[in-house]
Amino acid sequence: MVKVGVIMGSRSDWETMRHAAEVLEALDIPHECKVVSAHRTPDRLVDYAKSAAGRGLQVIIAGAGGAAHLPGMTASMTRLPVLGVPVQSAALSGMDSLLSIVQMPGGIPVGTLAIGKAGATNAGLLGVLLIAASFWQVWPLVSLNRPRELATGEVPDSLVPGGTG
Ligand code: RP5
Repeated sequence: MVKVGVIMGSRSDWETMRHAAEVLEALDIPHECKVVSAHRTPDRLVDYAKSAAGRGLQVIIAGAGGAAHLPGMTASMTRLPVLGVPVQSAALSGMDSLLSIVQMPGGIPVGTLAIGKAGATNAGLLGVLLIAASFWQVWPLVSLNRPRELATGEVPDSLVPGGTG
């Protein structure tokens, strides 16, 4: 059963949002990826947000750019946690997306991540951790650590590629 919904305002957001999907893929978390635009396909958004919990989804990751109302609108219509990814815009380098997503009025929370690829990657990881937190009893500890290991890998202490000192 699909656990995470990755939605985005446009096909052009996929270059960013694929990084969330890749984390979910790597960790074997069943997910779906769809274009759902708050202003171009409002009916699709209403259907998606209102049906998500009933379909068994546990987290929604929503990415959008510019006047990025997709995450907030989604959060207003579901009891699921919504993670917002500000997509880097051409006009304002994603500051518009970031502020649109992060400045939710109190009462309708959206967990806002960083602009662009890092935000999408972390949304994937955080989505997994949210799911893991509700099922910690049945998740082996190794599984809980795996997302971090996957993201950080080895960190060489040398500034010189291949160097040791
Ligand atoms: C937003 O407008 C989308 O989330 C996208 O980031 C931005 C540009 O969309 P396109 O013009 O590329 O379809 O709705």
